[in-house]
Amino acid sequence: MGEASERRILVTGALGQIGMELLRALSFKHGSNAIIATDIRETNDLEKMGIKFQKLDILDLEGLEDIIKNFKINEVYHLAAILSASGEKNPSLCWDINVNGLLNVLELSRKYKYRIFSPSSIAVFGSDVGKIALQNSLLNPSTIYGITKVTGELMAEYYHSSHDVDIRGLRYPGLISWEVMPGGGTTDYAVEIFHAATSSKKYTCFVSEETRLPMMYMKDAIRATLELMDAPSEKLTIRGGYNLPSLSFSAKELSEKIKEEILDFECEYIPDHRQEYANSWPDDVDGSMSEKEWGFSLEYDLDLMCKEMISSLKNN
Ligand code: NAD
Ligand code: AKB
Repeated sequence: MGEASERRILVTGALGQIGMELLRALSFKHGSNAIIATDIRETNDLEKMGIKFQKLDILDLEGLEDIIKNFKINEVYHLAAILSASGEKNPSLCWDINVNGLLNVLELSRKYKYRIFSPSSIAVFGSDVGKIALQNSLLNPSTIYGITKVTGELMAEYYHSSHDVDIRGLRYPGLISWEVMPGGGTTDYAVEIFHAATSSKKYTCFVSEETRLPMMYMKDAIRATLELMDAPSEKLTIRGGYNLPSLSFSAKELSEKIKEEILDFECEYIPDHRQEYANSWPDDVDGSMSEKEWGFSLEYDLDLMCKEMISSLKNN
């Protein structure tokens, strides 16, 4: 990859929770002209950011190839996906988009030689892992979403070793952000709670108060993504997905922290089907390989994240 200004970047699934914030960060770093955003949904919102947008279903191989050819793409951030809770409602669609969508991106990279960022998730782990997931813990997920993410990691390792594709991945924990609502995941409660706390001041949480999961503020996740993509290829021993240093807190600890800022906030806990998916994931992850191989560390702790989430939601 040459100088930053030479990058020609495609973002798939760009209108989602991560995509919209990644677009802002990429356009700040490389210029909005360097980017084309795509999603299966339509939008006019990107015009004001000066970013080109094209509607694209990631399963449309010809449409994807046209964009890659026409814009001479040399870097792809592949975010088009179906998340855990939506995936359980439609396993076949989840497999199709998460696995065959990635396959399209990988196959074309053999021909057009672009680099790929493809996120994995803490959902690759299953309940046999225990409280803390290590980088090389067992990968026996019980959700279809987790199964597609393990498959995606294996595909990334295979295309890297057998076809020399420069693909990189992170096992994101639950991501907390205020700009775009999350799209059908299990960790969505940790975002919804902030919206409720700053509006109605009441939230009914769909997991139990003791549910503890790995989480991260979106700004740290975006920085991790950019830092991984800037890391020298020879330093990276993992292509499927690095565990990331993460926060780990229970739903109750989160609501208590919010109450420190919003004194009259009330939270009740009525677990639904998503409790089962949360129970199958670890409480925490060991992200030391990310620290060791490409130098990542967290900037936001629970305290700082809560303060910034609440002030951002109040001011916007
Ligand atoms: P999201 O649901 O908010 O966004 C996904 C986007 O993909 C949506 O805008 C959707 O319209 C689009 N999409 C769906 N089907 C498509 C198709 N057929 N063609 C093109 N676009 C399509 O998800 P997100 O949170 O932004 O997640 C992005 C990636 O990060 C996913 O791979 C997800 O598994 C991973 N991830 C996210 C989190 C998190 O907490 N947000 C955690 C772990 C991993
Ligand atoms: C989800 O809950 O599905 C996502 C994830 C952790 O992958 N946020």
